This record gives sequence, C-alpha cells and structure tokens, in this order.
Amino acid sequence: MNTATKLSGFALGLAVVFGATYGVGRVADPVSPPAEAPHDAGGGHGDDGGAGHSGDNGAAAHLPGGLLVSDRGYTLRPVDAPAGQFAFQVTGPDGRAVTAYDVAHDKRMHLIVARRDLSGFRHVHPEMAPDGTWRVDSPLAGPGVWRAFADFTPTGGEALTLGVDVTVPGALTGRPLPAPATSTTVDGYTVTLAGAPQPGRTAELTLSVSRGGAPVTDLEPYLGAYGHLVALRQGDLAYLHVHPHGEPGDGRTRPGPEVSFSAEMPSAGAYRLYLDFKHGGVVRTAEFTVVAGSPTAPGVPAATGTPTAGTPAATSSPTADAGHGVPGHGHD
Ligand SMILES: [Cu+2]
Repeated sequence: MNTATKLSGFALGLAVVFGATYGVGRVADPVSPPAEAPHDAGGGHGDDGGAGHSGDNGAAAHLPGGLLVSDRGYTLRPVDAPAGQFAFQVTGPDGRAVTAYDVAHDKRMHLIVARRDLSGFRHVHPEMAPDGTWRVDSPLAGPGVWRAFADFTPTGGEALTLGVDVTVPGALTGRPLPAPATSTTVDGYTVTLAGAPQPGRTAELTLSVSRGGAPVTDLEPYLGAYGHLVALRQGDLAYLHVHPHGEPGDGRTRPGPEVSFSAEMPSAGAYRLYLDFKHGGVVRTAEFTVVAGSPTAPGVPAATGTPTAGTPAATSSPTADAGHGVPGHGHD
C-alpha cells in the first residue's frame, strides 16, 4: 500500500493543468519501473475477472486496477493537447510509446474518467495516432481533480488499468458521496439494483432498466454487451471493470430489462457503480452508491430514510452531460 500511496501522491504532483503546457520534459522521470520490485506471492488481479498474473515482476499483482500510474513496465503519460482535447501515451518496458494493442470489448483503448469525489464519470474511446498518442475530445467536464483510467491490453502483454490524476483548474464545488441507493434515474430511465456486493467474494448484481414504468426489453449492444459496469472505491478510486453474463447474439442473453454481473469488491466500504447502457442510439450512465460489507464502514455516507429515484442522493447524469450539477462544467 505504501508504494501505491507514494505513486498516487506523485501523480498528484504531476497534475496536468488542463489546456496549458504539460512540462513532462522538465521533471525527472519518477515513474520508471523499479529495477527490483518485491515479488508478490499471491498473484491474481481482482479487477477484470481475468487470469492470475503469474510471473509478474510488479509489486502490484494483488492490487485492484487503476491505483498505479505505472505497472509492469507500462506507464500512463498525459501529453500536451490543445484546449478541449485530452491526449496521452502509454510507454512500454522499452520506454517508448506503445503502438500495438489488442482489441478488448470492441476497442483497443477504454478511457474512463471521474473526479476524485466520484462525480462526472465518463467512458470514452480515444483515437491513436501512428506514434502511439491517444487523443479524444476532453471528457474532463469541469474543474476538479480527475482520475483518468486507461484500460487496455498491450499486444503480447496482460490487461492493465493505469490511472493518473489530472487537475482542471477553476472554482470547484465539492460533492459528498451520495447515500447508498438501489434505484436511480437517468434521462427518463429508471435503473434498479438487486444484489449486495461483498468484500472478498463474488456477488451477483442485477440491474434492471425501465422507462415510464415499462421494462426496457430492447437494449442495444454497446461494446459487445448490454451493459458495462465500472465500480470505483470511495477513498482511493480503485477501479473494477465488471462484465455482464452473456453477450448479444449468444442465443440466451436477452436485451433487457435485466443485465446481470458478477462482481467482487476488494474490501469493505463504499463504492460508486456506473452502468453504461445503450437504448435509442444513446449511451447513458446510471450511478449508484453501494456498500460492500458493513454499512458502518469508514467513509460510507449515511442513508437518510429510503432513497428513492430522483432524490439528490440518487441522481445520475446522461453521458452527454456528465458535468451535471457542477457549476462551470463544459468542454471549452
Ligand atoms: Cu470503453
């Protein structure tokens, strides 16, 4: 944990001033992989339900994804970008920008961002230039300290999620974590959550989508699934990308109203869940606060009565307006 803490603090120190010059050339390289990382005997990532990582030379094999800016020789490096754009590279063990990636969930690169207060979630797909620079219209919708997660698989390597802090200057109205809720609304859709996430073991989570009281039974495939679920841990934004059971066209997975997931939370505490789903040609994000384990775990906001859809505790934003509720948000 000490390593993660140090690297996280260091990422803060490297914070990018959005739209301004990023002085990557002016600082000593702080994130080169250690020559001799202690070996982790446990192995096995918890983040993507994937295989264990035997033979890792990283100290981070037991960590959830997204906590490290550099892992297994791969480093996430934001680079200069014009105002309104976000750009980055991933450098590999040879120090050069990686240009060969495997497609996972329809894309070679998934970029997820959220403010450190867990507001403003966006999931976007940058385009890569031949030199390995990824660019996208900036998803950083307003002031704050954002965590940017790059979720990718370098060709010949293992799936990785690296995270870096990026600061967007401006007046910030901090937001407390909304209270736990099992129902939320987004853009006229109601999404309900059944199932209780558990620390250290797998739990079934089922999300059901309805609109105007009617179940939505014609969800559209988005990135090869009827739903994508990301969970971020309150406190350090540990990243869990959870995939649903079944996929469109497999002959048994129905297009709603339910989308089911298996999720294992790495520890007790509060998490923010973000479900991306597509209907009517639009991708929307439904958000929930959930608690794994004891509801009195540190950092868990108190539930005030029974949260209902549409209360401030359960608001969500359409993907296209992820800065909702934050003054001064926008892409300019
Ligand atoms: Cu993606």
